[in-house]
Amino acid sequence: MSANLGPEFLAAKKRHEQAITSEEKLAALEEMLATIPKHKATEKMQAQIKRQMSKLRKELKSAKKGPARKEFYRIDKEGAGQVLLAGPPNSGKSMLLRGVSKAEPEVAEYPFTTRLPLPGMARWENIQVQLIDMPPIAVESAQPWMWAMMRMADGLLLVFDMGDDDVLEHYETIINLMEENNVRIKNEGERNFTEKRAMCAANKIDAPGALTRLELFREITRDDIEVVACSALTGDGLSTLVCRMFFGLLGKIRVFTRPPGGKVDYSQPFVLDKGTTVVEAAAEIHKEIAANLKYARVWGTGVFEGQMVPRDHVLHDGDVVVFYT
Ligand SMILES: Nc1nc2c(ncn2[C@@H]2O[C@H](COP(=O)(O)OP(=O)(O)O)[C@@H](O)[C@H]2O)c(=O)[nH]1
Ligand SMILES: [Mg+2]
Repeated sequence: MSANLGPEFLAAKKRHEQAITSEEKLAALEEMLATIPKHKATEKMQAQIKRQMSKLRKELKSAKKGPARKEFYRIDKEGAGQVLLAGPPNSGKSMLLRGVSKAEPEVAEYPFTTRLPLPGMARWENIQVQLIDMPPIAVESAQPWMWAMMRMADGLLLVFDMGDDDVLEHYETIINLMEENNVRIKNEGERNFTEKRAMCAANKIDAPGALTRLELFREITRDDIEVVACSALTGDGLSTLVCRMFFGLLGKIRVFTRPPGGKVDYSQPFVLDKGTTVVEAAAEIHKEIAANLKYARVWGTGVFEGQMVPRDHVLHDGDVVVFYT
């Protein structure tokens, strides 16, 4: 009799073979057990998986008494900023990263597919944001290195499943777990916590009943966090999402410059923080210019064409600035 093992089981088996830590091995075994076809031909294999699981659980239990194992990951920042995907299992984080970048994290309908951080570059117009896929946040599963990475990121994109009736509960759970681990979203800031910029992707907006849940979700989160509705499956809302990650979550603007008399290269924006003044922009672009800056001319928002502005003039997205020393 053939065992007829499906692709999900085989993927879990592969993860088990590649697993390094006992936690990873145990998680992979759990997935193997969940996805193995339950019939006579696999009985032996099922028993074997269960034996391996109980052995690992015992090992983990005794290991916990010793010093904790330290795991740590660091991904160098690229683009306009580093944004981490966070959320409950199965909310569509991996599929979302696939939808907005060239990265190809594994997507599956069972939880805990994603075990390690995986970066991709999300593009919108002429900018890029680094987006990192992460394992889910759940009471049992979140590990110290995940909180460490969240605290180091420039922003968090919290992904929730609008197809799930428990979505409001999930939101509360995630926010609470984050707080317990010193990751507090900006608007709820308290001094001794890391204040973290965060935004929500209300994902699976294509799912039945999703629009009703979205309305409730927006009501609950209204003053705390920006919510962008999207579907990683259909692609709806994804470009708005990346745009808002740039302007809202990371709080950036694009400024262009040119040498006096030269041409503007619109494909190469300088990415600056919202609220940046002319002299601060000069300092970012070229230190010497800032020291000797007398005035600038700006083409863009709130000025007439080529208006002369003082050093403390605040720049806007899309402005072209020419510095005069
Ligand atoms: N209908 C629908 N399903 C989605 C969407 N995004 C993800 N999924 C499905 O949800 C499941 C979990 O997706 P995955 O990206 O692995 O979730 P993760 O655990 O958060 O990384 C998979 O079966 C996906 O096909 C979406 O926008 N709409
Ligand atoms: Mg995933």
